[in-house]
Amino acid sequence: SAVEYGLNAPFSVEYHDSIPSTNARARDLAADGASDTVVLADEQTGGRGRLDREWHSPSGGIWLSVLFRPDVPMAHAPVFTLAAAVAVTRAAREAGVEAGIKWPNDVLVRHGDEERKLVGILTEMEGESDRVSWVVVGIGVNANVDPADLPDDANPTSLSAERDEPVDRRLFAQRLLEEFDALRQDPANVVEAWREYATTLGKQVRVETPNGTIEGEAVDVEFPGALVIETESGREVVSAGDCEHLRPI
Ligand code: BTX
Repeated sequence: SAVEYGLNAPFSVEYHDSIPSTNARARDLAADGASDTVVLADEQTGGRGRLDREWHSPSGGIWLSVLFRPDVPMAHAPVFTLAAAVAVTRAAREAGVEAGIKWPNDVLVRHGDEERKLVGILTEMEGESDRVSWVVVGIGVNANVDPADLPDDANPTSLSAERDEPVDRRLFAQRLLEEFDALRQDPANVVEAWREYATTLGKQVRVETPNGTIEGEAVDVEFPGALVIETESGREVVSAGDCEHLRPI
């Protein structure tokens, strides 16, 4: 079913009823020289998460990718993942859903001891001599989706399940993109905004990285997005890209 998005966004918007992956489409647009474009779909048939994992994207969600060309060093690009998490958390709270952010890229809703996954974010980029040439920030929001239609190993939830009624996807996407647009232009302030919604800080965590497991208390996040962990042998700083898995302990 075609959705009349009619978005008034600070980006040009390309809408698809169904597409393999909005990130893949946005990467193709980047290769053609495009910028400041949002690819949005009602359904994805080949949605991807990090480390090539599958992202289930049934009709009713908000599956979108923002393509832009920030003038920053490659090393700063992870800040845009945090910016997306803040933007979507704010939009969710405005819609009445008390979302929080689990470092690095999960937006969750807490139910007692349990955290349920509402959103996934996947940032991809390309650079030239250490400067970013383009960034694609993919944001998958389980909007009007039945969590029973999502893989239950991830403990999924959706906006409609949390609210007991559907959200207006046009308004939600609009708010999300407005917030993201403001944050992407102000990277220095993203980390501070992020801390406001962080569920990870102050907790004992175990992070799997390519260089082994790090255990300790998550004490802070540093620009552009690394987690600072106080371990028995001192402070360790884990970059978002090196996190294969984070588990509370
Ligand atoms: P991730 O690697 O952190 O999480 C992927 C894992 O999440 C999967 O292995 C599965 O267990 C679980 N999962 C899959 N689908 C869902 C879902 N709908 N809700 C909750 N849990 C799920 C997160 O990767 C990054 C996802 C980005 C998705 C966006 S959608 C628009 C854009 N296009 C695209 O192909 N990807 C991005």
